[in-house]
Amino acid sequence: SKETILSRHRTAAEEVVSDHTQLYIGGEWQDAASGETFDTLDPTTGEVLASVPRGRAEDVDRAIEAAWDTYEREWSETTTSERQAVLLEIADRVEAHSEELAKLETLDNGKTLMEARIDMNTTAEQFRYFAGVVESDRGQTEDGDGYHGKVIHEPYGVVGQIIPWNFPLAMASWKLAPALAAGNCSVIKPAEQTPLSLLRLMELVDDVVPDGVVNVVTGYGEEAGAPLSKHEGVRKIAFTGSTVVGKQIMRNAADNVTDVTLELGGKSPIVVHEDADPQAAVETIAFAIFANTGECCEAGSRLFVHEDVADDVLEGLIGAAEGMTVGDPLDEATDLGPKVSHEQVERTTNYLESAREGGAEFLAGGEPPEDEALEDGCFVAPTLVEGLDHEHEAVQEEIFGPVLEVFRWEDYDEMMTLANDVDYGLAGGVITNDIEKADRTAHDIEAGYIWVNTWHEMSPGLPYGGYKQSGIGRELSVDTLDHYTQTKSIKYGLH
Ligand code: TXE
Repeated sequence: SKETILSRHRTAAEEVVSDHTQLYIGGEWQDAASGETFDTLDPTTGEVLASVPRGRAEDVDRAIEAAWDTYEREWSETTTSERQAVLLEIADRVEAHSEELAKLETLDNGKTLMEARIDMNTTAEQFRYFAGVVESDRGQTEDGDGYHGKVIHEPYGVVGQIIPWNFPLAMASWKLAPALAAGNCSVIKPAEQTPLSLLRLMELVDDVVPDGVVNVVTGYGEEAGAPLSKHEGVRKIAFTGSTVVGKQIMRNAADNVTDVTLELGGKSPIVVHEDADPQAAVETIAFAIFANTGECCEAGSRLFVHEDVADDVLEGLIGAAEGMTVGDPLDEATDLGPKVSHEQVERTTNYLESAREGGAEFLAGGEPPEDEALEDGCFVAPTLVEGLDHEHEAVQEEIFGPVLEVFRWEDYDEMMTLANDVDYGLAGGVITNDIEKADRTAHDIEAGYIWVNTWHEMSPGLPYGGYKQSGIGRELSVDTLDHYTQTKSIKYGLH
């Protein structure tokens, strides 16, 4: 019931929400210069979890100054093994506190506890991976007639990092781990919806990370994010979020010719071939679209299923969607938690409305879940939509909710033209037991990450990022160090 959920969430909040929910600048907890704050809410209950400072340009200035001060005085002098030790210790602390951090993430974001636990593993793994690769020797040399040359990689100094709300701590770790490994200091802005896990992490590693190496400025995008992306003291800006904002950040960064890495939206196609085992396909597809309540940039949100297996696959998918337990994300029995905010619910519902007007047939979902206990929360039912024109906005644009659009196909080339007919190119996937079909489709999809018979699984060693309007640059993998360093060639004349 509503009361049970409310009391469970209040107890959990008392247990895991820290008193330190301020700006973290130069290793100190500070209020915003204006003294203003805003509330971060629990999307399951609608209750306030904490107030955090409403950071603005002057706070960003202060954070950048603190970061440069530490960089010049201390961090730029560190050896790779010293930084490695810091990263390994961060990973250990995350692991030691993973249950507490997972609960906090569930309260602030709404993802299920199971999903939040996976995020904490990812977070620890990121710090360990970059602790490892930073020790690898990436030097290049060239000897020629009368000269010796060498290439070194130097950190940028201070980098700006802007984080979304769908994987709050994991996304922060994707950015912080390589930045620190490469020898940079960071000014990082968590999303206004979900600032708590990053603040708690900084509290946990306060004695490990030298003051000023990581500076957290909470606040809204326009007020704290935009000044960060415009600041001439920021030598590199990394952003994950919407394509619209990604473009603004790139424009802002252009004024100072600041390097950017952008990880933006997606509308990824799932291609099911005629030989696929329908049951296995259903499991992969349901996971591709419903994991994390559809709030994944890499979600498989357009299904292209071959006519020969379409009826079986769709019947299975309807069963899977209707069989999901939508509810309290702190309850271990829940499959699908709430979306992050009412604003996000409204965005999704507007797309569903527009799909309905566009003649869509709802195979499952389409309406809010009928459960009084959930009425204050940001819930959307798992939804399957068929019959939309591929040009429709609900097909072309990112919905970022548990909504899958279905298309049947017989002609491979026609299907592939549609599969690639979106502005995005983040991910894609293919379901088949035929290796040649798998390989052909993996090559044909215009996207940066392709899954064959699986979804969402990423590993630290495989670069992740988008084609087309899904982004610039890559995260994960040793390649990311290149995005956090600048290359210097030194040529010695031997005359
Ligand atoms: O994203 P924003 P929103 C997509 C998804 C979602 C849509 C809108 O489709 O429905 O974006 O979500 C900061 N300068 N994704 O509005 O605004 C903001 O404070 C600098 C996909 O929440 O892009 C937050 O920290 N920063 C995605 C971060 O940008 C600005 C994850 C993301 O917020 C800013 C999230 C500005 N002018 C949303 N405006 C993914 N790729 O995973 C906002 N921000």
